[in-house]
Amino acid sequence: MIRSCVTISLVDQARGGPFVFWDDLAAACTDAKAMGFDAVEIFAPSADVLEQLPLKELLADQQLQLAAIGTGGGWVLHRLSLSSASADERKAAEDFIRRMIDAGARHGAMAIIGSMQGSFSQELDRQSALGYLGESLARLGAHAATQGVPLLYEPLNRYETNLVHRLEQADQLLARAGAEHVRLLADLFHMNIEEVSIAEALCRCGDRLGHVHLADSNRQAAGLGHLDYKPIAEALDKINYGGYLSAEVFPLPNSQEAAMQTMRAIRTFFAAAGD
Ligand SMILES: [Mn+2]
Repeated sequence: MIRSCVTISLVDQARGGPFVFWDDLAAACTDAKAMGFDAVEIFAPSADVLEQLPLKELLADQQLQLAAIGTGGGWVLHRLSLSSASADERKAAEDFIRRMIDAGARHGAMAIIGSMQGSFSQELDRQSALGYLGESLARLGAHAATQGVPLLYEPLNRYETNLVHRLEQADQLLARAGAEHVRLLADLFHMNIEEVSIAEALCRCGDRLGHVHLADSNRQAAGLGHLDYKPIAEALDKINYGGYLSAEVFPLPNSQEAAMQTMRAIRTFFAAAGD
């Protein structure tokens, strides 16, 4: 059964980014539970910060799951990426993510590799960058498996990376690299820009789909843009998707409204979720 999830950012430098709740983890968990969400996804600055939070108590008090952990703080705060031309920076990026994987896995949460994939550059050509990225994904996926969780890899739109834009390309990269413990993250906002058909791309993922970022065409809450959710819901139903729909959207007009609109859309379009 599909489950509902909402994002919380604890990264001040990411302000203006597409996260529903900000700063106050306890208040966000209280709101999320009151609105009927099953889980939260946390964007944190580091594994150290995550480990210092009273996460176990907060999640238990509100009976919420921790669905996923974003690793993009490594990019936002330190400009680290897995496709850097510098071997030292690639290693630092991998170490940063490995620690995030461990911090999330303690709560059963998957780590997400999105902006940490980086981009190719004048210093490193596309094939080499993709080679390094694939190797890192395979190693980090294997590490996540030892912690009992898969790793999530998210293709981004062309304005955010020049490496991998569509789910099929991501799938091919993972297959080439032998990254068997890595699942695909389908972000509907990126897909609306890059995919020929969102529904067909989701269907092709099958059981390799591990997580969905639910957003509308304008990165606002589902239903506030022009995406057609009916074929998307049908596609997820067809592949028996049993993961999360996680609202990764701007807090517009404010956090509470964006969260409530998301829950309305989930209940309207994705029958099994939100009950
Ligand atoms: Mn996303």
